[in-house]
Amino acid sequence: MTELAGYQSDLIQHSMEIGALKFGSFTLKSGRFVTFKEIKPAPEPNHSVSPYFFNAGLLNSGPILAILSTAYASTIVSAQTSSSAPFPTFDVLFGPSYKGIPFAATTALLLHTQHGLSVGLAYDRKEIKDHGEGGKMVGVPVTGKKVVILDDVMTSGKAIRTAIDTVLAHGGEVVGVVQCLDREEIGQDGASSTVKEIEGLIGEGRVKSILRMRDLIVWLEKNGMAEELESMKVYWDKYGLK
Ligand code: OMP
Repeated sequence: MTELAGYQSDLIQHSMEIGALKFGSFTLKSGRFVTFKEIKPAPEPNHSVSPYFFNAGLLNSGPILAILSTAYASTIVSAQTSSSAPFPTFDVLFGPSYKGIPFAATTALLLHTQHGLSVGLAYDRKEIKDHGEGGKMVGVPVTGKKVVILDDVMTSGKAIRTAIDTVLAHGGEVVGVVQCLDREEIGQDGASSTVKEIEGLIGEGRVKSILRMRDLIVWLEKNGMAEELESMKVYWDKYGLK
């Protein structure tokens, strides 16, 4: 059985305790599913239902943000020091609105305090502001900079493609992506994984995540959660990487 790093187990355990990671029946907002919020009262019989959902919006206290950003920072630094395909050094951490914003801010802070790395912080607005400083981007200008995008969950890659386009449109170079959870699903072309599709845009080995679906499976196995484990395996066989 694969060993989870301490920061991975900590994040899974605390996310479950606060209800951010739930096992049950959920319909996703990614292209292949209807919106999570649209399933009331129940999904259509032929809709694919996910046996888990990770709601990063509930990672909303000082203690859980400390666990999360420690995990993001550790993921980035261990990828940078990996001997096989080192993750690049970069200038700016970009957090897409809304959930990426606090996570990128706390991770930039921990990269400095725990790892001695200095990176700028940038994020975007969902609405373009037409007064004051104006524009869509806030923080360090990304123009001409090496940028890593930090976001919450990746399923079909729609959200991360939007973030990549935003950085490119402002003249930044996207050198990496770091996610809290890679659901390890099949991408938009229906053939390869979402990670492979995004790496096709920004370079091989450039998408990292704190957790992947397989890590959740390992955790369930270790903690003897047989029922949840079974439904995760069924879902993996249908939508997971082959
Ligand atoms: P894609 O844009 O398809 O990659 O889906 C990513 C987005 O789906 C996230 O930013 C969330 O808004 C949402 N999501 C979760 O937050 N957690 C999940 O477990 C699954 C999804 C999802 O709808 O696929």
